[in-house]
Amino acid sequence: MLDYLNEYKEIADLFALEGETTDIRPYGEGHINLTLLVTTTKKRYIMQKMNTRVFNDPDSLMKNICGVTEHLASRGIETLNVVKTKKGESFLKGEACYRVYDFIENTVTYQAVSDKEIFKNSGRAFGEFQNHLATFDASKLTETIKRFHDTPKRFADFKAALLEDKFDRAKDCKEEIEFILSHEDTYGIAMAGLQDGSLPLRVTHNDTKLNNILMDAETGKARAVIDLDTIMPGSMLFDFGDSIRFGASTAAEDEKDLSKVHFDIELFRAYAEGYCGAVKDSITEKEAELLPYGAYLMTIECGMRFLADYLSGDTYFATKYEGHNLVRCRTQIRLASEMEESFETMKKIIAEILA
Ligand code: ADP
Ligand code: GN1
Ligand code: MG
Repeated sequence: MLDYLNEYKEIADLFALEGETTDIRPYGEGHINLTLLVTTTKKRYIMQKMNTRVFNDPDSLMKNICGVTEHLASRGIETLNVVKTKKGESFLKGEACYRVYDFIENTVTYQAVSDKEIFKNSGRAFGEFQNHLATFDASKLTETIKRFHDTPKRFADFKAALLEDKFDRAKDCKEEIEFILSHEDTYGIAMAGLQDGSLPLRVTHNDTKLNNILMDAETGKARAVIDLDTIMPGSMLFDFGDSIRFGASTAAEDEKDLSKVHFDIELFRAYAEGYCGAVKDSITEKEAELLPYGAYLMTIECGMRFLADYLSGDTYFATKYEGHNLVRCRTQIRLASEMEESFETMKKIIAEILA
C-alpha cells in the first residue's frame, strides 16, 4: 500500500495544524475527492485532494463553502470548519489543490441504513439544512457544476457516450441502455417546473446521500451536513430525491446481487416524516406533489450518469474494479423501476404526513 504519510506529510505541514502529524491514511467512501484522515499529536483532521477536473473553479468553490459554513456557524449550527494554510488561505493552490477540515469526532456515516429512526433523523437534518440555506444570499454563490441536476442534459451526455462507445462496452449492457432510453419522456418535469416558475428555485445541497451527513455515534442524531461542494441553486426535489435514492434502498449503492436491492417504502416513509416535518412551512403544493417523482428522477439520473461513465471508461466516479460503475447503474435501475410501481403509495404517504 502507498505510504500515505510519506506522500502527503509535506502537504499537511503547509496547513496550520495543531501538533505534529503522525499518521495519514485514506478515509471514507466518497466518489469524487481523495479524502485523507490526518492524525497529529493533538487532534485529527480531514485533508482532501480536491477533484479539480470535476470542480474546475476551486477558488469559487471554496468561497461558497466558506460563505455557507460561516453562515451556519454564526447561527450555532455544527458544520465543517475550514482549517487555513499557514499563509492564511482557505485552501492550498498548486498543480493539485488541497483543503483541510477539522475531523468531526464521535460521528459515523452510513453506506446503507436499515434503522428507520436514523434515516428519519437524517431527513429532518437535511430539511433543516434547507431551511438554513433559505436565509443565505444566493447571489453570493457560484454554480460549481453547471446544470448539475438537469436530467435532460444528463440524458444527452449519456447518449453522446453511448454513440461514441469508446471502449466497446455497450454490448455488455444492452438491457440497462434500453431502460434509460425508454424512459426519456419522464426526464423533463423538474427542469420544466423550474423554468416556468411553478417549482421554486432554492439554495440546495444537491448531493444529499446518507454518507454526506455525520450522525452522532451514540445517539444516532444528525450532527453535521458535509460535502458542501455542490451547494447551489436547485430544487427541493433534488435534495429529497437524492436522499431517497441512496437511503431508502435495502442494499448498498454498489451491491452486486440485485436480488438484495429493493426500494423500501417504510424507509421512504421514515425519511419523508423527518424531511417534510422540517420543511412543512415552506414546501409548496407542487413540490409536495412531486417529491415521489423527485426520488425516481434522482435515481434514474444517477443510473444514467454511472452508465455514461462506464461507457466512457470510468473517468468521473472513483471505481474500485472494472465494471463498478455498471454495478452501480444496475442498482439504480432496479430502484427506479420499483419506485415507478410505488408512485401512488408514495404520494399517499406524503399527503398523510403533510395533512
Ligand atoms: P466526496 O466529495 O468524495 O464524497 P466527502 O467530502 O463527502 O467527499 O468526504 C468523504 C467521506 O469522508 C464522508 O462521507 C465522511 O465519511 C468523511 N468526512 C468528510 N469530512 C469529514 C469531517 N469533517 N469529519 C469526519 N468525517 C468526514
Ligand atoms: C458523487 O461526492 P459524492 O461521492 O458524495 C456525486 C453525486 C452522486 C454520487 C453517487 C459532485 O457524490 O452527484 O449522486 O456520487 N457527486 C458529484 O454516489 O458528482
Ligand atoms: Mg461525499
